[in-house]
Amino acid sequence: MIAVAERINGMFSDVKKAIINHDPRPIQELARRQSESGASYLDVNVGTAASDQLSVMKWLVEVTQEVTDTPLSIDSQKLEVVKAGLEAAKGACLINSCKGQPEELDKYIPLALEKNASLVCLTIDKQGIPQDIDKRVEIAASIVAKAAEYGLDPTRLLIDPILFPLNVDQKQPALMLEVFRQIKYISDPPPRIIVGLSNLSQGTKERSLVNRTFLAMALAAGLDAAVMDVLDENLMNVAICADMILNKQIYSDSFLKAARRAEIKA
Ligand code: THG
Repeated sequence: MIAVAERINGMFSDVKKAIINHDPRPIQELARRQSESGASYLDVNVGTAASDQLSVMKWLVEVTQEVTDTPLSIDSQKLEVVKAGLEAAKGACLINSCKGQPEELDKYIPLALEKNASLVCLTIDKQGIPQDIDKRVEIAASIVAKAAEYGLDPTRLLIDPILFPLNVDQKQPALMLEVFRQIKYISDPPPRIIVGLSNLSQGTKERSLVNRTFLAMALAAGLDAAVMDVLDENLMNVAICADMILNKQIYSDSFLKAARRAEIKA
């Protein structure tokens, strides 16, 4: 699976503090550790700490790239902040993310094509985040159609059907599994599917257990990628083992070690 490492996010107090103090070391330590843990991408999100989000995004991208070549996921709801991140980035990025309505897609898809980036699109439209399955799949289909118009390869399109905390609505996670299955039927090849895994366990005890149990179920239902805590070794082991059980990695007695050497990049 594609593991997008979540920790370089101003929502976390240590990162927020580093941003305020303009201290690159905690950011670079997280960049190194997350890369060594097998991250496919490092998510970079300025959070709410920054007064000037553009320059903080640029700084986070620069200090991260000083210590690792792991590709970056530029995470912001603001187009200008995303652009600042892409400008500073050396390699091909993941753009995280774009809302699913046509006006937004018309801005972000050409940007992804221009920057050779992959693009995360949320199943949000003018009415907001739909609660039911059908509407989420319908928005996903309209995103896939728009991407096809522009000639964006479906494998570079990641649909995020938006995972809510378990304790907000306990019916949602099982519905999400159904959404994953249905999104796979939209096109051939299908778009990829991504979620913010830690959203699920926010405000709960046993966060790691909740995250890894859902991850195994979600991968079986067609999930391809997650913004997740790659520093949680138990969680990463589930990611590797689920890929092996789903026949995406060949079995050997040392499959865990083999996958860690290959850094579970796909
Ligand atoms: N989809 C996509 N991108 C995303 C999300 C998503 N990016 C941001 C977020 N959601 C994924 N990243 C996180 C990062 C942290 C947490 C959850 C998701 C988290 N933080 C602790 C908390 O809230 O309890 C903060 C702990 C602290 O303050 O130190 O759980 O859905 N495409």
